[in-house]
Amino acid sequence: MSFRWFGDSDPVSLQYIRQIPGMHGIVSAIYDVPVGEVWPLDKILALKAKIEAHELALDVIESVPVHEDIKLGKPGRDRLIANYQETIRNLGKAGIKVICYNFMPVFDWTRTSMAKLLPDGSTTLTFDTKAVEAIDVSKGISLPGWDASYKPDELKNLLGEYADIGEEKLWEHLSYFLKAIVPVAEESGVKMACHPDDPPRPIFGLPRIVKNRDDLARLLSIIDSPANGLTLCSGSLGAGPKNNVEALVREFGGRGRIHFAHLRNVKVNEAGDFEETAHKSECGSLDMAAIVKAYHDVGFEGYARPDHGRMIWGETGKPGYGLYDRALGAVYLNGLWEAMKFSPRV
Ligand SMILES: [Mn+2]
Repeated sequence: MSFRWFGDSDPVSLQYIRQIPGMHGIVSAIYDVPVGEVWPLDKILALKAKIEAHELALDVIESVPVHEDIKLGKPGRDRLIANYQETIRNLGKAGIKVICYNFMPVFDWTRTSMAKLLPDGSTTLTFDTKAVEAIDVSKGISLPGWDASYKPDELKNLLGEYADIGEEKLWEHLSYFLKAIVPVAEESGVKMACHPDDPPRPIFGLPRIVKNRDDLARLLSIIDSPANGLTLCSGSLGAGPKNNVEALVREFGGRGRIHFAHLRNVKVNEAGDFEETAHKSECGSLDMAAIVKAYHDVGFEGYARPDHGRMIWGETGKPGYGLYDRALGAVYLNGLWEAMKFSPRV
């Protein structure tokens, strides 16, 4: 069981994370190296030492971001891919076991509200399909969490560059990337773990190619190696009304290709609108016990973390990444996992 931590600027301290029962690891990243540049070994080792000083392990990195020029297949991508390879080598030297990444153009996770007030006074992240479809991309995009990430002109240019990149082109670019990095991951003792698209649907005309069972199978078939694996995010995939997360865990976990489990619940409707809920099964649309049981049944030995949480008990901080609700999620998930020892594998 592990917990995401955003470094020294994170209002949640390593000491508090260590106090969560059954918490063993930290999932983090180097945040002060520009996307596309090499993560220096000394920075990785310093992060690891800081985390280990709190008796926590750093085995999983989330994420090493993939530069847009790689996703766009631009001529400069080979230099950026060489840098990515070097980062993988450095992470391997530091003993990192799993690297989470994603291949979503421009925006990774997207929400329409970061703090919807729920009847119990907590707040949560939500996604409203109609609100996203109503956004006129030509007039600029204002989305919570992304407002400051791009200047309006910069974003317009970037979206323009994707205008003739459809799903098949994006697959080609993912394939080119994986063929270059998976052999390096193998040599470095590191497993790559692609995070699915969140939400699992195209947005703003941008292609999304890691949305469902067939996409996951296709991604794994590009290189049939354990080093080419998945971060199976129950909340992201679960926001696709047609996705059966339990079945995905059984299929891809059974093949030993899930290296990192993101476990959270969502309440989703048939249109694909959703809100993030507390982890317990009855709070959302996903049967978390059945999902954890599926991990148990396939003999899962990878890493897991509670994914997002609501803001509860008056906590303020990074939306989705407060201490309290994620800690409750971790303890709930550990409880399910411990109870599985009484359960036959089926
Ligand atoms: Mn996730």
